[in-house]
Amino acid sequence: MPTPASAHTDLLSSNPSDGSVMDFVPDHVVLEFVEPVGVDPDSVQVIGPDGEDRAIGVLGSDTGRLVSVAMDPNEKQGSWQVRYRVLGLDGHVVSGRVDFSVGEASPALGGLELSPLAAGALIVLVAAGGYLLMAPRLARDLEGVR
Ligand SMILES: [Cu+2]
Repeated sequence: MPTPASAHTDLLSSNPSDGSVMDFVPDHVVLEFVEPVGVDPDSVQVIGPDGEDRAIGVLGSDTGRLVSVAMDPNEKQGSWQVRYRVLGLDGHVVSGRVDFSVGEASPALGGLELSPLAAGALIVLVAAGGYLLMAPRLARDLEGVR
């Protein structure tokens, strides 16, 4: 498979971007990777000021480079943290986080750990060329994002 020599996949951009301050919780958090990635429904958590995962649903785009998380725009103000763990084309799992705040930042969040992805699901995704698990209902949602 023709992949860049640059080894692991990486996050290209996100919305909200890291460190940004929003007026409201966005109705979607979108992560854009440099190449198609594999995800499962637990691949992305969006941790709210209460320390809980507030993501409603995780879905990928048909190009495989976008991962979108539906959110409730009526969520709380404070510090938010997006935590992701995705599978790159080279078979390596890459994880990272994006911090943003809504209104004023709140005290730092505790060290919640992202649950490991199910290995079986990842193997299926790789076999399908890096395409993502996608719920049809949420797929319509994603079209509104781009
Ligand atoms: Cu790698």
